[in-house]
Amino acid sequence: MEVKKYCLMLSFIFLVACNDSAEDKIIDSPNNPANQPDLLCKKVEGQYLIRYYSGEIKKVYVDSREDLIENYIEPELNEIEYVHSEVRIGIPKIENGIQAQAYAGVQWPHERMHTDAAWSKGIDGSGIRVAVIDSGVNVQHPQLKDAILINDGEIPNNGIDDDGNDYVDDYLGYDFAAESGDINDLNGHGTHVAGTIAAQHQHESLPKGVAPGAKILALNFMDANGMGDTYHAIQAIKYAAKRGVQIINASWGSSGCTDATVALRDTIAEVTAKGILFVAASGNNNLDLDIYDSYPTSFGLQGVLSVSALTPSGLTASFSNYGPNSVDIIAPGQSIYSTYAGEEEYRYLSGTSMATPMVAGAAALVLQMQNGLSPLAAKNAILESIEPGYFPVISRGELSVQNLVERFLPSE
Ligand SMILES: [Ca+2]
Ligand SMILES: [Ca+2]
Repeated sequence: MEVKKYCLMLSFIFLVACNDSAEDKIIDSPNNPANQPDLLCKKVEGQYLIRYYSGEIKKVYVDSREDLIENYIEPELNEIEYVHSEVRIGIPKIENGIQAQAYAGVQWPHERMHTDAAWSKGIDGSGIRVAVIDSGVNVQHPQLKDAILINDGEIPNNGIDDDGNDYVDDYLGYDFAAESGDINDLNGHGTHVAGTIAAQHQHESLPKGVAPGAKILALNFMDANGMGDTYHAIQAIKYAAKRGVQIINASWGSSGCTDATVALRDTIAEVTAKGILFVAASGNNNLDLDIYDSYPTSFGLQGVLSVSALTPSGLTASFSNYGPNSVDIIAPGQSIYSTYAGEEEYRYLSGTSMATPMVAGAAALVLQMQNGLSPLAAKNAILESIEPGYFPVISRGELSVQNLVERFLPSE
């Protein structure tokens, strides 16, 4: 920083424009620092995100660091806030391909959270839009097809961006990795998450969405293996904000690339400041996030509500991350039955990814009960209405829909 001081001094004397050098703009962190045992996060060689002071974020492909500096940073030096590597992020480990046991029954999360307290009063999330930013959604699934948010200004499959929002055929959602309006889920994870939030209620033997009246904005940034680029996740978040969602469900993340996700952090900070509640999985590494990092939880942003996973027997799931000062709440996340990628397919899955949409769905119920509540107020209401416990999370307790209903719709 000596250079900066010298620079500042000179600029006073000679009135010269003196800014950071191109090198100063690049945020570098070691790939997988020594204190990070899990390594989902991987920097991508030759790909960088440039963040401008305007808030715009651009991705560039370069041959070398010199190429990056000479051809991309120096020509726009005064407009660029920072530059960092592209990072691969995605579905937390353990969830891919492993089917959970069915021992607790299809409806155990609702028995635990007493979701019926809301449904019996006609509270079902109607009027609330929730973005599921994930691996896509099986929009043909019989329990989901009526829960998908449609873009009325767009005509599907005509190859034209009818509403002029820069995305072609974004009728049922958008796939930012494939740059396509085909939102189909090649993994299954996103469909499972969407079902937990908004699966239509059909039968006791089938899953029931926490907020079956809510509309799902289906956005994909991942490949079939459940991994994607931070850049595409950022685009999806910005797009969700433009489409007017109140809640974003993020059942994904990264750990290990300490500060190489700054552009993601700043994007989440922007949309939460504009009124979106960002519900995030804490991750599946059985780590204390007071000590270790897992993003987005470890960004420490006020508008992020982070979630640990609860077992049917009322314990913190063995895989779940936690943190008495860093993770907000615990919710059902083991042996969760929900919709899946195949035709009329269902699966049991376990993970903080499954606990997160329980909270996102409950948030939709809250926002229906009290329209216009700020994200922070909704978050606080959820945390103050927990069923008290001794879990290693900030609120110490588990999600209770019943307590939320009593808070907002007290019985006479
Ligand atoms: Ca469009
Ligand atoms: Ca179109």
